[in-house]
Amino acid sequence: MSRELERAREAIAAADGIVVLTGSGISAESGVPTFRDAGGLWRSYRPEDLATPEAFARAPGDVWAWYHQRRSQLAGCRPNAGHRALARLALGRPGVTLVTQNVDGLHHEAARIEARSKDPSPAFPFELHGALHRDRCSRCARRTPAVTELRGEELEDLPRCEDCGALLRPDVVWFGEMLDVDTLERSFAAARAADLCLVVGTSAVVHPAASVPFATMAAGGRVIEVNLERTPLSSGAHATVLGPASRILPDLLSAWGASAQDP
Ligand code: BV8
Ligand code: ZN
Repeated sequence: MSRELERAREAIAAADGIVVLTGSGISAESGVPTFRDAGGLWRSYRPEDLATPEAFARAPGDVWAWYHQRRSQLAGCRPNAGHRALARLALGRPGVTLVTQNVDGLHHEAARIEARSKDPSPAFPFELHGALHRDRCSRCARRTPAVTELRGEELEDLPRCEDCGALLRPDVVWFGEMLDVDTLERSFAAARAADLCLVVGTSAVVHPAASVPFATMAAGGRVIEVNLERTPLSSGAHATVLGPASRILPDLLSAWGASAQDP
């Protein structure tokens, strides 16, 4: 076992409160594209062109086409062993809060599989950047399940709110938009109360999400990182375990059981 993995395991075993922060890297092996890796989403598109309120005001059809394509891509993706190991940790011991930047819903699905229940607690995980499987009205903020088809990209073809008639939009947080205050406050309260922050699969460049581990450190806690590469967090981390999350996490969290067979 690598020295870093051993240090990480010891820190997890010794921890009282654990806050977990995940990014798109944990879903990469489920087939969900990351953002900034080679081949990542932002390699082919500029975030300013598609993931901002200005882009939606300027070209709502382009934004809808991009998100509809991402939703179709996501339809065939399943939680991987990394998601499921984190679900078992959260279900298997008290004091674990999972905070994700991802909008793919795979943590919730992993918890549903591991808990063998119909639905895990709705607060699992805290989704800082929203959810791709939901739409939101751009005027009255009414939330509805994601539309399943896109008739076209002209303004008259785009999905509209049944209540007020305004354009719907994917229920995700775009650049320059404020995150949901309650989710943000609960995530940072958990980070300050935790003595360990486990960070998985994020380049740690998008704020305020990337500040979660620093809140744990500022309160005297430690950070463990699982990633393919070092990030701005690595220099201050107690341990950085390099490798794919779907291999590292089941090993790192084996005290909370092995992966159940697919249901
Ligand atoms: C806000 C949802 C203010 C939509 C996303 C200058 C400095 C600091 C901040 C800013 C700045 N200029 C502007 C800002 C603010 C800005 C920001 O942080 N910009 C950054 C880019 C500089 N933030 C915002 O705009 C936020 N809002 O600040 O509002 C405000 C205040 C008051 C009132 C009004 C407004 C909103 C940010 C949210 C944006 N939405 N996504 C969608 O999905 O379409 S961000 C997007 O990036 C995703 O959510 C993603 O999760 C997030 C972070 O990316 P990562 O998840 O880290 O993915 P990435 O590809 O970057 O990295 C993957 C990592 O995984 C890599 O390290 C790779 O090595 C690793 N990996 C890959 N495979 C594996 C793996 N690891 C393990 N195993 C593997 N198999
Ligand atoms: Zn409406």
